[in-house]
Amino acid sequence: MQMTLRWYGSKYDTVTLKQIRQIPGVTGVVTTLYDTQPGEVWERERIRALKEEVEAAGLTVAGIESVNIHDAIKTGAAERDRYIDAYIETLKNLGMEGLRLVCYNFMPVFDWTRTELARVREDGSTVLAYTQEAVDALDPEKMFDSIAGDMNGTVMPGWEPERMARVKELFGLYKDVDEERLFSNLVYFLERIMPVCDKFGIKMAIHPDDPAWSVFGLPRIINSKKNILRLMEAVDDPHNGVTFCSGSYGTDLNNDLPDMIRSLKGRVHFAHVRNLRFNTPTDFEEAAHLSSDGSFDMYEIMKALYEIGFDGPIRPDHGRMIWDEVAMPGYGLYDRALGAAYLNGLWEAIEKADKERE
Ligand code: DNO
Repeated sequence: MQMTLRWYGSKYDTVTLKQIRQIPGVTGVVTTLYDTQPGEVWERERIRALKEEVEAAGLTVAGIESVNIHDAIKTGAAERDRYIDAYIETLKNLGMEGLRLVCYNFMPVFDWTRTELARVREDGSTVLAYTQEAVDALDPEKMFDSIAGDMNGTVMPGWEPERMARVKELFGLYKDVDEERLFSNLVYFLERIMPVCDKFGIKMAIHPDDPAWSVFGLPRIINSKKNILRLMEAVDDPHNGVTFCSGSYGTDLNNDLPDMIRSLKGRVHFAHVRNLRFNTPTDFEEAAHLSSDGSFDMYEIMKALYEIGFDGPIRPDHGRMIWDEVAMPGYGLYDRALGAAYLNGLWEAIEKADKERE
């Protein structure tokens, strides 16, 4: 595996490439052209410039998170083919620049959903948190306003103000899209892009729905072992793979994370590893990465990744806000650096124990 950090680009991130380079064991970033819109073709020159900037700092671009999918593709609108053609052009340009991992999601309207961006914990750190009660009491159109004040002046992925201004219209677009329809639109999209992925060796890595259940009545399809395996079988090509995100699948306590990882052998192209602490099954907060701070056994998660021969990029996921850092919620430097060091430590121990056994 390759330990990486997510980086939003020098224009948008409070964390610099130089800082990332100094985290022991982190050799790459996963990044994106943050100012592009879904449906836009990414120009080769811009992709190359991004790569050169990262490489000049002594790191590699281990993958793209994300190339976002236009709503016309998700809803199966008449113009979807035009947007899929544009997506294919972007994939070709990425492939020609040697970039071979693309993370994306197929969530309607909202990307990940949290009800608090700065819940204060007993040690004074702040974390992202979710309570179903708060969602149930909220008008989806007010969702953005309710958390906008806690974004620390950053633009959070999936929560761009222009997109949130259109929430009502977006809900309208998904009015007739149920889970089956969303699933078949996803299969249609993947079948169309697989030839270009096969040609350039591009691994598509779908990010799970977060949380792993329906919010505001919107359909959810990438949320359980059964559903993700259904997708792997429906488009049975090794380039159709997953981003295994422990913090997203893990929102549903029925999901056995190590078992899911094992069942996805050969199809886990990218891993997001973080811990959650549950107060009730529908009230959770994002803990520090350590097993002891949350509800997951991080050792077992890393061991399952090791056992399936996972060799893709991995990243610590959302971190707590600590040491008075002011950054995009979940994406500060300090706690993610601690997370990377911890995950690297687990991996080293698992690897050495395995070698000793041989
Ligand atoms: C949240 C992230 C997601 C993820 C997208 C992938 O912090 O994990 O925004 O990047 O869902 O497309």
